[in-house]
Amino acid sequence: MLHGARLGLVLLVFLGEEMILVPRGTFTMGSDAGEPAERPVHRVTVSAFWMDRYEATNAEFAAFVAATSHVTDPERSGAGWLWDGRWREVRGADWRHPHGSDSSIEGLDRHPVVQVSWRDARAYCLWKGKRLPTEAEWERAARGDGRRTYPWGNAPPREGRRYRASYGSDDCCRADAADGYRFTAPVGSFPLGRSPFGVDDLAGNVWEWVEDWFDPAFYRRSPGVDPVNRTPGDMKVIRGGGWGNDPWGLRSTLRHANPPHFGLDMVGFRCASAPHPASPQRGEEKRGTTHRQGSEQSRV
Ligand SMILES: [Ca+2]
Ligand SMILES: [Ca+2]
Repeated sequence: MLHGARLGLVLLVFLGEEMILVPRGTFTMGSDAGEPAERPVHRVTVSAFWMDRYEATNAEFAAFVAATSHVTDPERSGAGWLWDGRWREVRGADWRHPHGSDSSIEGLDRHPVVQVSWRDARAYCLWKGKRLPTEAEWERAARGDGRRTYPWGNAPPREGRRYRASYGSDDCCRADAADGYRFTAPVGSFPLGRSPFGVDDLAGNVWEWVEDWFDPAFYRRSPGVDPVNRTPGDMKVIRGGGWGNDPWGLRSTLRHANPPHFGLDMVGFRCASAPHPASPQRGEEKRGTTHRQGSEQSRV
């Protein structure tokens, strides 16, 4: 079984469609040592779900656009947001020109797509026959059964020359190429930073849109099983930090947010889905299981 799973892993990396089964479980959500929106710490049970192992890439998003003629929010508005120590709205920034009209994604096929809004991310996941993860699913995928600070544990993202994430400076908060990449890195470039279930780049590379509307007080009233905030507000939650963040920004409990029509050059996403009907839903081994999401499940 284990041997077969490893063979499957190799095949699935080539197909670029790999998902990880996160088994049903109870974990500790939030942090008393973080920002106010991370409190109170509370126990949450999350049903089994599949999570994309990697952030959605430029090549994958290009296939979506080719098949659907989808026009992203930044393309409609003519502008996206760039991070250079602060956020600036810049004309001509979109997913093909992530840092403005003079930039391109040439040679960045396996880098995460950015300058896609929450609405664009949701459209992509639906086309794939998937959905965005909930905030609780995202944090569960990052923390496992425990209350670790980062997906890999409590050690800092850098020890000497060993990097566990694509991130920025060790002091707040700017792009830095010391980890090998000034902006995004190809997905899966930091295997030391994998989560307990084997999900890559949850911390760093790009922030990730999730399903929930942002309510800084949600943890005071959220249910204990499969919480998700569907009460509309002004902003959607993003998780995990990105290439311009310091170690504080990479913490698995940190909750930030942006308006759902914004595209930003440090924000991307990954998809999730309910357990496949033919797949085991509980009692899975701790490290999760992989499968390929069949193209027959895709829809426009
Ligand atoms: Ca970097
Ligand atoms: Ca990420």
